[in-house]
Amino acid sequence: MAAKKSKAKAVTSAQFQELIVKHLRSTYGTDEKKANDQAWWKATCSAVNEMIFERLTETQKSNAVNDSRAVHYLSLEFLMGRLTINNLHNVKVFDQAREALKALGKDINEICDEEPDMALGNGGLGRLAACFIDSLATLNYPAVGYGIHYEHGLFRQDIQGGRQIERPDSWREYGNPWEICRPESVQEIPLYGYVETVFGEDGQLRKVWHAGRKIKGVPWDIPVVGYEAQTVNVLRLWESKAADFFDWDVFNAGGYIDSQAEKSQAEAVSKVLYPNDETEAGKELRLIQQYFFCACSLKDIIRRYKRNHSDFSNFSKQAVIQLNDTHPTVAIPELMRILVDEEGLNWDDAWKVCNESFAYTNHTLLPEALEKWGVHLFEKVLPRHIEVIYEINRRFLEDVVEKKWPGNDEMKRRLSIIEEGESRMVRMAYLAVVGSFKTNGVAAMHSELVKEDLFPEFYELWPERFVNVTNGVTPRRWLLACNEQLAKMYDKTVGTDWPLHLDQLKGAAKLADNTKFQKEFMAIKREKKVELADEIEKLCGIKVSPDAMFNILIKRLHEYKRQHLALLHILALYRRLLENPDYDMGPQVFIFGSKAAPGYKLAKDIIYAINKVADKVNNDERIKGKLKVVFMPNYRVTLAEKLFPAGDVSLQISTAGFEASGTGNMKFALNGALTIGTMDGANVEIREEVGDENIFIFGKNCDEVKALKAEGYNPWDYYYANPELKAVLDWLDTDFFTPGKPGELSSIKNSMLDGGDPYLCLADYESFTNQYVNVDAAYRDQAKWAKMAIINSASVGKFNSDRSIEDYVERIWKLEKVLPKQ
Ligand code: AZC
Repeated sequence: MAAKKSKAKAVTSAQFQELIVKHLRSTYGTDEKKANDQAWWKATCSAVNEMIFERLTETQKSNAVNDSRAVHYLSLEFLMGRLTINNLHNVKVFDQAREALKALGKDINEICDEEPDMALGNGGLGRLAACFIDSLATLNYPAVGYGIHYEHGLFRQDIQGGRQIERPDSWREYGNPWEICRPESVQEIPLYGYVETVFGEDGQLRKVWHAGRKIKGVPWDIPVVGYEAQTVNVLRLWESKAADFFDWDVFNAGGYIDSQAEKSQAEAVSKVLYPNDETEAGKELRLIQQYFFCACSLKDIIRRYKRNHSDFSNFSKQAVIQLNDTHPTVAIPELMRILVDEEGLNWDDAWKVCNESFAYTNHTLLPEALEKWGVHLFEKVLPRHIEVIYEINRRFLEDVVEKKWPGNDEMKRRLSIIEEGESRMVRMAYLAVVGSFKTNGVAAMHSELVKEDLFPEFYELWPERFVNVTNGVTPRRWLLACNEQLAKMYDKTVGTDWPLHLDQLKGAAKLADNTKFQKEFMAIKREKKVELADEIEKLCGIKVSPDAMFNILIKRLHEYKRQHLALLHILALYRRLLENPDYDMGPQVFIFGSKAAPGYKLAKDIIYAINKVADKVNNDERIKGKLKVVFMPNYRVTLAEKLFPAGDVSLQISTAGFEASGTGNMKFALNGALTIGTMDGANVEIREEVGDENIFIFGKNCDEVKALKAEGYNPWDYYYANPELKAVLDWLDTDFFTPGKPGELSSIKNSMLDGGDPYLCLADYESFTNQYVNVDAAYRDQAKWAKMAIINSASVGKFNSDRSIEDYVERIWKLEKVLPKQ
């Protein structure tokens, strides 16, 4: 069915005003006089929820009636950020809400500032999941997002004395108006225990898992509102609870503490998000988290399927289950266990169902991110699943590997799902590939590397299973909602359909040479820079000029993302200015935002170094304000919404071959920033779209990186060959930036010299710093810059997450749109 525009009745601002007042009074027990901003915010949410819930019910009805095939997006992370402004836009009542609040004496932005970020994710992977569910709803595809209802999302970052301090995040401390608890769909999940082999009634041997413990999964639904769409899907997040809230026997016997211990152990499962980004968290609790949400979600999917089906022959026609990275891979043996042990299917039939239902997205090539779980841990926590995994592996090695490479034991050892060694491990990525009908990478270049470097033998076995789906971002949040001025300008220039058809921005590229258009475009950029400058002053006490070039590097802190390469460049600029106060450069501000995993020492040292360098540079009158450095604390979606529109230069400087895609690169380009970046991830495709002359590429490409490593990379060669590079590295050993405490920044230098510089900062340094001279020159020609910026913004329609979703639908999911009744 083709999607048509929503014909939902338009609400006037007067009606919206009435709704807000009604909810203030009848939902929140206050009134216009007494209400604080929290109450105003919640009443605004409840007002729009009236429209949202109606559509939610209609969507669910249509999906049930049509028995539609649906995608189930299993992800340990959904980095949603705030929902209010987005939801108001998507229901198309933003202007009415703003008017209504204004008439009630309230400013919509201040009211919406009350909303805590829903930070149930670390970085790119979690934010991608959030963009995808937005697009799925917008495109009217039946879809459910499944994840964990963490009590604490990603930690809040304070900066004290330049160092990162982690504080707990409590996003729902005072209640959250978006979520709906669904007690009717609670699930019970077994853990631990042992497996018994019994004779079934049919005389066949059967396996029975006697759980040692059970925990309860309580579903919370967050409505996911499609833009201008009738569809409202749900994000279903599972909260863990003790199966029996209270053990009365233990309690009555005087063991109150024990019964409380059981309760708190069960609740621990959904207590916190692991703050690791791209590193494996080898913890029992983490495996339980993974199993808990997969098991709850599968029960939910099967329960829904069974409403209309009496056997499993149509399961994979009705349900596709997307594994967002390896984190939910345990869903594969779990479905096998359910089908074989509980539903009585034979292994081959069950395997067919599994294999036709699962698909897997890989987000990284970093070896330390590829999950492996100890066999011992599995034996303890999921004793039946390890048996299932052994059987999957045995059949895979005997039926598939042996057939392709007869008698080749080395190949069997290499491809085995079980890694042999001192401690035996389950390779979750292999299990995911073997158990799925498709495996995809997240950008063209990355998908090639997935085939060539990560899973070459699997690619040889099943070339048809490997596909690419380049990432995208939702233009509703990353342009419409966060950059109202530019959005309005595009409305005027190309019409108002661009949030659904981002390619239409291309129409504005024709005006890239038009002086009036350029001026208007740059005036908007300046306005966003003024807003950011105010925020910087408020948060960091640093004054920056909106006329300076804003260079922004925002993403998780990781050596491969090379924030420390940017730091070397900043040090070089500072040094040039000190040596020659007339050094020819335009005023520049470097802005960082980044969280480091709490246990990642070097990443935290880099944050400290940036702050220490900032202290010195920002207060050095000799350089006359030509250079400023800012580290913005607590980078998160809400801060990102202020940063992307204000960037002139987007730093995307990972070592080629390491950043799977990147999505910040897309958000910057869309908002008219120019990229300085390596030939890595989606930068490669951005270059194709905007043209080589509108992007600043530097550094070694992926093949050159590999070649250099193969021939034996020696960072000392680069250190000695470039006096400026040597000088800035040596600077880090002195106490210039940390008075009285020499050596405080030495770990950074050491990582790039004694540590072998694994991400080739020194090898790429010269190319980077030279390319920056070109960036600076281009910026000083404002007409030229405006043209380039416009072309960037107008040319990145491809990176709309709606396009990504259509690619998934075509290449993997094969869904039909379902239009709910209006
Ligand atoms: C990230 C990749 O590093 C990034 O390049 C990509 O754009 C993003 O996924 C979305 O595909 N990976 C992660 O965030 N990985 C983890 C484990 O957090």
